Amino acid sequence: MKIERIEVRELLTKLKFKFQTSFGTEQELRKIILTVYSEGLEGYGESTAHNFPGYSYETVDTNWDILRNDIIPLTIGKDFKTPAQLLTSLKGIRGHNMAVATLETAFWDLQAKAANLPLWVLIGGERTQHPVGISIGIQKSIEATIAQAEKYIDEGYKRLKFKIKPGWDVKLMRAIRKEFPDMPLTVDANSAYKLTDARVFEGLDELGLDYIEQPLAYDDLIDHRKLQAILKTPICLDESIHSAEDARKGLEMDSGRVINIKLARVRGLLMARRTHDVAYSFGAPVWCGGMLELGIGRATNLHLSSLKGFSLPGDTSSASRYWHEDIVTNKLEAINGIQSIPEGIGLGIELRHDLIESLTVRKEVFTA
Ligand code: OSB
Ligand code: MG
Repeated sequence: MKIERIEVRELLTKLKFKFQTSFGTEQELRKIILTVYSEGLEGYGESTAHNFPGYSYETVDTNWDILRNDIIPLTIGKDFKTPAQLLTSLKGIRGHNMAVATLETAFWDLQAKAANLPLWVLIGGERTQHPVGISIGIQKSIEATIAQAEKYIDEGYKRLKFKIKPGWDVKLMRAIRKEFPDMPLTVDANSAYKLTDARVFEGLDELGLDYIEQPLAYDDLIDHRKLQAILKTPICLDESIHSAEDARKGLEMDSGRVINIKLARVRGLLMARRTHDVAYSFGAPVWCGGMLELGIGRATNLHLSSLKGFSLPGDTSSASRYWHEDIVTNKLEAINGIQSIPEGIGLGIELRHDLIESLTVRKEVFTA
């Protein structure tokens, strides 16, 4: 399909709540969305880059620049038969996976629409309903955290993940486990610890957590291997996995036993599927991570989660947990902890154009 036109927008959005992790606090989120036009069809993509380079070196501004200066000039006016061909045209761009994924996912939507298929069918998915959990940020007190946990358990979420950081870890999680003895629980450190903090993880290891997510450095596999060797609890790798090759190396070395797949972190849906396939061949469970997405990104995550290896609850909780108003008309809501893929062709979403217009702070259009 020929890339005839691309429209890129930056939106200014505000989460319902402050989301605190070991690397900072977020509430006003700038978001890039993109529309690619071909043969009378439109494909939608959403960048998962955030304002500040705390999770990844990529930001809204780096995504904007790489899209307009590099990705779009290499693709506009070109004819691609498959997402793989599109990626080949971008192979000279080192890194910047989130920026690439913004266009790559939009191209998949376009292709699915041209094939008159739901996206999950085109990628080879096997189910349309997914159990989901929730990611709970760092709160003011242990009591406040327990109150949040109770609310989400009542709503039916299947697993609770708690953000931790040094000084907010073992004591918190002992209290949570005591309160909820049978609930599937996990923690996510977002790379806040060093191997010399092993005692913290020995403390957490006694609490029957499903996994400990990304305890050590964002680019590390070696120290994670050393930590995994002394823990019963599986380590789940997030920030450390940038490709299917990273997944292969991490699982081969036993640096972790579970992978959080965020499609944009690995360059898009094609590479996310490949990462999933590698994990599946190792018998390692994967789950779909989240980046506080709007409706385009949230829907894309739901399609990805249809692959057979996504055997653990993802972070794709209800859109209404995050936003007063979403940019799609679809209600991407978990019912009793189960999310459903939007029905329809492609991503199956419909944009709320007036709302998008009112949130837009910059816009650029590129034509062949
Ligand atoms: O590490 O999974 C993470 C949010 C922003 C950046 C990194 C992460 C997260 C989350 C929230 O945990 C996931 C979500 O609810 O979308
Ligand atoms: Mg994480």
